[in-house]
Amino acid sequence: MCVPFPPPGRQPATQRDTLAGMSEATPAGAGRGTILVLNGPNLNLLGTREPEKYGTATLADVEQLAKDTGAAHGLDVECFQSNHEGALVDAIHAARGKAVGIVINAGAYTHTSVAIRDAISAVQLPAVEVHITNVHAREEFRHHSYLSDISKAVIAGAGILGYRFAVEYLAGLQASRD
Ligand code: CA2
Repeated sequence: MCVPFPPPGRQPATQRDTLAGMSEATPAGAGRGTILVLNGPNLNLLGTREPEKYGTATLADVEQLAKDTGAAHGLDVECFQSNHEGALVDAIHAARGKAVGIVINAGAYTHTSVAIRDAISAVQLPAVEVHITNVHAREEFRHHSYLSDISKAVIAGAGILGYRFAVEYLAGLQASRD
């Protein structure tokens, strides 16, 4: 049996607040465009486990940081987190023609997902790959990313500030195109 995902009315706040669910009538907001900030598996646990590795900020803090940074540059920021590969692919597809760029921390899918790579390539939006930790100082299997070579920039090891830097970078890119 096919079950719609996410189930209607059962999404947590971060999933409701998503470009994927944005209707055509959604106003442009700040006016210069929208950036999609995507977080992958287990990043919903930020601030609740392994603070020595991932810090004490929560996913809500990360999303607020990204929104504040976007607002300072006249950009809307829409956020989406999922533990499911296909849901992330759907959110990337939904950004086509609506967002001016994508910030993505695909979590462990970074190291495994050709599907997320293909989705980003397909929508032809500038993407910035973010990692809270320095993946190159960690286990060998975290050194390879399916996203790095198709991303405009890669930020790793700056903690959650990486999300701010990524939004600032995309804002600069957008300004140069305006
Ligand atoms: O450093 C990053 O941001 C990572 O993308 C985080 C992923 C990891 O698989 C990547 O190699 C690097 C893991 C996300 C797990 O997030 C948690 C947060 C708090 C507590 C437990 C897990």
